[in-house]
Amino acid sequence: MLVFKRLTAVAVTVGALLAGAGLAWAGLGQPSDWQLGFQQSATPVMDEIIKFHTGLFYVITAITGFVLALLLIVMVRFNARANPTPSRTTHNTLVEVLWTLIPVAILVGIAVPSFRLLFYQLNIPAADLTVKATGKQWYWSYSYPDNGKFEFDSLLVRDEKKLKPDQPRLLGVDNEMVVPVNKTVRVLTTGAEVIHSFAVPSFGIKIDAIPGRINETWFKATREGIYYGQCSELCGKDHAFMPIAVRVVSEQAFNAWVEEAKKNFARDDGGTPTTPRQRATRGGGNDKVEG
Ligand SMILES: [Cu+2]
Repeated sequence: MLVFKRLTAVAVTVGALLAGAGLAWAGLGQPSDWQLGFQQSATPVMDEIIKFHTGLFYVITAITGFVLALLLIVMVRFNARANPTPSRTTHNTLVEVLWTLIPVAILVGIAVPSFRLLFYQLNIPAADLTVKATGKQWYWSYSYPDNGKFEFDSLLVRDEKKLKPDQPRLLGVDNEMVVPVNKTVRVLTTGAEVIHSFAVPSFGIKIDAIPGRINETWFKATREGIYYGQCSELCGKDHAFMPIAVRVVSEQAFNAWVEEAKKNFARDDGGTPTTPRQRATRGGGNDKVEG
């Protein structure tokens, strides 16, 4: 049992070191060099995901350490040389009941917080504003039905020379989705032609964007900043080049941005998703929706 205790101590130490290092290396809103674990959290949902993940990590470490210790004990104490005449024991009711009930208790102990987290993610609270994100081949369009009904396209900055100093390569976009800090944002997702997936790691959200359907999710960003994500459903040849960039700003900055956006972007009065073909048949032909 001394071996077991020592192994557990080593496992817990290594685990704690890795967890601490992961936090130190985790970027806010984007991946960072040598990152282990998740990106830093910016929403209550992601806080809960990280807590759950860390809790599970300790459970897994304890179970793995326990099984390893049992194996080592068997190998050392019960090999043919150390134990030439083996016992003929076949059943032990107490041990059999224990090795059934204890794993069941562990699984139930994991399931309860897991379902609690799932309901927290799926129950959409009363939203302060709604943003509709439409996945297209291969970029995102954002529409703001509560704030002037404008819609705009958000495309990857392909030319590295055109990246602004704070924009990471392959994640920076021309028009970011902008939302106010500390407000509950409901995100509606749909796809224009194939299935895409709207995912922002720091917000703890990932939801499919399916043609002909509306999915919904939510986030409440508690820190200002810029948060990046990527389309997370294989959607065609440029799947890797349709990043999601969400800029979280103060409420005043958001209101100012809305006023600018109303002037700069076309109106979206609902209706069907706008694909290039639909735009062409409507007699449009430019990249914005007619309003
Ligand atoms: Cu996609």
